[in-house]
Amino acid sequence: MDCKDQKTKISAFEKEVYEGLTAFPKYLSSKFIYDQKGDKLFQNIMELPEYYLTRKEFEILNTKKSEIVQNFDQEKQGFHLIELGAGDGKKTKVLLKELLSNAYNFTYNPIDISSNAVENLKQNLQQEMPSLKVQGLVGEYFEVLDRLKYTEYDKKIIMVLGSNIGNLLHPRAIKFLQKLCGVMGNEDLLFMGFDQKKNPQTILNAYNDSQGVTAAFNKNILVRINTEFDANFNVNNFLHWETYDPESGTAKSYLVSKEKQSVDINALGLEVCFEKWETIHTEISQKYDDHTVKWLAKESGLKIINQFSDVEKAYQNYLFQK
Ligand code: AVJ
Repeated sequence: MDCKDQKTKISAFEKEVYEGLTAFPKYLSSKFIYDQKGDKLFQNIMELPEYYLTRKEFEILNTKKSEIVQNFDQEKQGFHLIELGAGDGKKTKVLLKELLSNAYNFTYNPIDISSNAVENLKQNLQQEMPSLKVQGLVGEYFEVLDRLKYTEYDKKIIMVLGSNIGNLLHPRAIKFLQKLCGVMGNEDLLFMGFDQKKNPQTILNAYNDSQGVTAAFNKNILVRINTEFDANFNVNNFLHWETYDPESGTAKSYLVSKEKQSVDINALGLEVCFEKWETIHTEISQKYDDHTVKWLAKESGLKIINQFSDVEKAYQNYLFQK
């Protein structure tokens, strides 16, 4: 790539900042919260007493692991376990250990946009489970799935944990599931975590913790804009605000401007003005019920063939087939 190309290439983040902060109402997408600092803050969120999602999914995987892996490969024909958004693999290890100790024949393919995450996970797994076959892949989900070019004989189990699908509103979630359906063969499975509707207060607390970690996580998108685009957001002039609509099951995060203020984003040649109490919408965390998951599956060409939940039904992992 020559210098000219590099200069004219606009990153997705740059485009989002420009479009989102000149729109009305203003928005920024939560996927841009995650740089090194954002990753760390999300790890801190997973340790919070209020953030029940990680513990609930961990409980499900731990208590149902034997039944889950039996569903993966009943004929013991061998398969690829492909995890989208693998992260640190803490929950996945529960299943990997169960698979190894029952002599399943499989290769683990963790996929993540962060090369750092994939490399660390790979090294960590080689230490902890030397007999595990790991082939890590760095990139966007679909680009990597295409690159893998599995043969028609390779059975695939695609796994998306953490209720990550909740960052997508239903129409986009359906597009995502349709794409997954498109790369799946008839024998292949999709194993996915969905956080469930529950006491609205429990959900609000999970996204508005008492220590302010979630607030710092949400504001990290402004910190990133400051460092990457030479901007001067004062994050103290913004309030982290969470809402939850128990009817739609949609939790939404905002940054609310406490003052009338203007911010210079020098690298984009942009001045952004905020009225007092004007909002930036940053994230949605959708909550589900069986009816909704069934509907999403139907719209995407998939069917639910099994589901696993904790005792309170606070969270569920569903298994889908074409
Ligand atoms: C990683 C998308 C599942 O929405 O629960 C946690 C991200 N945001 N606290 C979620 C998040 C605020 C998280 N997901």
